[in-house]
Amino acid sequence: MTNLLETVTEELQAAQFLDMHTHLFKPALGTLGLWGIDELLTYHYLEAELFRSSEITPEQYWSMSKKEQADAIWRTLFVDNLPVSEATRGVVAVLQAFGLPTESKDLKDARQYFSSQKIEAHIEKVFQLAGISEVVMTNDPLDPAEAPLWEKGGAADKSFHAVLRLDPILNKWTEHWKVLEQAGYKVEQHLSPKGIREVRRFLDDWSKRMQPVYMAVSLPDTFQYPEESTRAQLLREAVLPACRELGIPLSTMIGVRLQVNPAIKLAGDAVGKADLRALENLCRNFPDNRFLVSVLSRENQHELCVYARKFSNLMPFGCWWFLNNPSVVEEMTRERIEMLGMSFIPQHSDARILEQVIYKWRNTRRTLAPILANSYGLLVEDGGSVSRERIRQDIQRLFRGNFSQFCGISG
Ligand code: RAT
Ligand code: ZN
Repeated sequence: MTNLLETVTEELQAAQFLDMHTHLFKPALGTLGLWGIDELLTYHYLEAELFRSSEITPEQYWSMSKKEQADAIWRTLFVDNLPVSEATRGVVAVLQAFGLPTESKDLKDARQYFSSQKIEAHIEKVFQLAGISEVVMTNDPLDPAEAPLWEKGGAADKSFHAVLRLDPILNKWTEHWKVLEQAGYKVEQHLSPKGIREVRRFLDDWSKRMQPVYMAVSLPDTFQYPEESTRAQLLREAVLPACRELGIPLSTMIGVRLQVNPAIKLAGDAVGKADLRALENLCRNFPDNRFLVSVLSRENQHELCVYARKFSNLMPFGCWWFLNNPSVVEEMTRERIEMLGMSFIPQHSDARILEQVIYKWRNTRRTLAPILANSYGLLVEDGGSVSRERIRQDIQRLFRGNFSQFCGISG
């Protein structure tokens, strides 16, 4: 093969990816789905950057309307400064993808463009620009804005897979058990065997309703397993048995330190290095469960690769949140290929606003092309051979096949 980089780039471009973790919503879930320029600009990654480059205080910012907030972020991060950070550059890429001005003083044209779009056709266009065919949502049955929409039906959508997200139940049982009780499940704060059966019934009911491709929880850096805690009990006696019965994985995203600065709300979460022995114990003690795992601290990445070599019921995925920068993505992905071949899921978008998938997947393709080409180049240098067909199969496996197979869905 003459030019590996060219071939890999073309194949990455041609492939339709499955985005296995986002915060997007199918149109049937109505206004939960965020899109358009004002949402793009008030993304919490950008809010965090605003407070570093402007005099606006969080209190002032939260008292503004969404439009005013977006204007302030545009002025500060795009007009007064060059948008060179990963999150700001993303907005520029989205504007460019729609042929909108990237350097104007205000947001008039962009607002006009987005307000004239119809959501269904817009989603199709966005997916096409992003090179994705399906996304996986994050669905919280305890969210008072979301639950009633599912209870009404929330029509199935082949482009949007559901995920049963369990953070409130697993991480804050004391604050949330009453919500289950009010919904007719006979639980108490202290979980008796009967209470556990009722949590199982809750999980079964919501699984029937949502048809999730996996269950999910984000966990703090202090996460331990086993331990004397409601979370450990719920995992062992309710969540993991339910996943086994349904034949779906549990996704654990480990290492978040919630609200180290509550004044900046969603932007106020941070990262901590976790003790991955907890993950080791889960993978070993529950061989009939499968675990999709992303860890937030850079320091945990090497251990995650090592554990994936020990446990085939562990699937590392994505370069999550603060790791989703080309320099770190490159380091992590190279190591994963070196240690695991193609048996991992390189990336998810974590998009919260629809159009973000355009820049996030463009970045992934751009960063991954030379990494993959380099791996193939080394193989050729060492006497192996690589064909376009094999490269295509690898890309298919990385961005679709590994996930589909691990979740037991076709695709
Ligand atoms: O990346 C993010 O947007 C975070 O705020 C979280 O949503 C994280 O991805 C999560 O799913 O908990
Ligand atoms: Zn997320």
